[in-house]
Amino acid sequence: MKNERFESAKKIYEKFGVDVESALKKLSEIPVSVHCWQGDDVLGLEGAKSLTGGIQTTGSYPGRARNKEELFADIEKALSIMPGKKRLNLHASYAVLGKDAGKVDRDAYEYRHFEEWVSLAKKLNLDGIDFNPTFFAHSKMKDGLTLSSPDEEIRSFWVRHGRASLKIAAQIGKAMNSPALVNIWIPDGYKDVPADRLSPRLRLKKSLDEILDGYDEKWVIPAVESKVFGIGVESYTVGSNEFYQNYAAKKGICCLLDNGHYHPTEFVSDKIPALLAFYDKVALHVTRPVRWDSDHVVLLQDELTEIAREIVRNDATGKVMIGLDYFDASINRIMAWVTGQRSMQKALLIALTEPHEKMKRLQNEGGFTELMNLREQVKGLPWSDLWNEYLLRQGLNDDFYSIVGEYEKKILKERI
Ligand code: RNT
Ligand code: ZN
Repeated sequence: MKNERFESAKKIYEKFGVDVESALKKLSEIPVSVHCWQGDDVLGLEGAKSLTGGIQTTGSYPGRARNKEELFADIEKALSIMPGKKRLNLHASYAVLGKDAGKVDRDAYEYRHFEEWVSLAKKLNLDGIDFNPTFFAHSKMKDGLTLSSPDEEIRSFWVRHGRASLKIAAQIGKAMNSPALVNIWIPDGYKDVPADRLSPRLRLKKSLDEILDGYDEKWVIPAVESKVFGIGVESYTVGSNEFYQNYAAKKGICCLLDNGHYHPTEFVSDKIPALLAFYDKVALHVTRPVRWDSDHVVLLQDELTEIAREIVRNDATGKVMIGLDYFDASINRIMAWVTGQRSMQKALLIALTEPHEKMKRLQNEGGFTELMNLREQVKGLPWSDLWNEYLLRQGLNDDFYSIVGEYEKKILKERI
């Protein structure tokens, strides 16, 4: 049976010169890296009881995955109702330590601690795995510092962790036959006005140089993620935007832009093309800031669509690596996971079905009146009819709430 709404939408889009079939195909090929940490409130598998490092998960909705088995099951469930191509975004704190628990610390983690994740990713037919060293929620943070610590023992521990992570990621990349993005984010900073802003940054620079000395360029794409402030780290962060952008440019590595990590009037949608002028690759953490870096579930909002537009209209789907980064413990965690991933896909669909060439031409020709008019018309296009067809073709539909509801009743409710 024909999907009539889709057929009629297709005709409307044709009038705007948009080829809907090719857009749906492209959409299904853009990988989105799904973060493992939405399932368990970022606690990981090392036995941590709380999250530290200037980030926080709030809420006490029942059903948090409490161990590897539960987390794997939840990931499988969540991914089964996420359309499109997926990668898995892992944190080092999700090491499966087995009999090494309590004996092996983060500076000595090895690939074998992540082999079960690789098996899971293969079983779920994922496009690849990305990896994050975990520089937070650990007893070796001293005064909230890691790679910028003035204490050499502390600093070198974290350098070893960074190096170990790159090694693990290279093996993961190889095993998945897809290079792993390795994103370095550290919580280092000061609550109050620092007495010295430069020295911590010089120490961070030295640490990064040591971490990046001799990594596997074939299977690893290193990135650095800046941040303007954190909880308890309000006055100064060592890894600021200027610091990392300059570092990445000099070092030939990648910048990761988290859209919760800038001042509220700064937009990642505007930063993407700025970086594309200089870098082959740009990595993203897509989140939803509410007043500040709040890591709310990603919803279909203007800035998300604008981010998608900058990826699509600059022909940068192969250059911009999209990763998700949010954690909400106040609602069903699987709903949170899927809603965010689907929002990203919706934004990409909208961006893929706009007449960008015509709009660019109007801009270049000074046709601003027509451009404004066209843009307003385009906002009314029936993208949701395309979305439903996109889901149908993957055996999905818009009602994933009832599927998650069933899972909650059967599985999550038992976790008390
Ligand atoms: C923190 C950063 C960082 C983390 C994850 C868990 O503000 O955004 O990316 O959210 O690594
Ligand atoms: Zn982030």
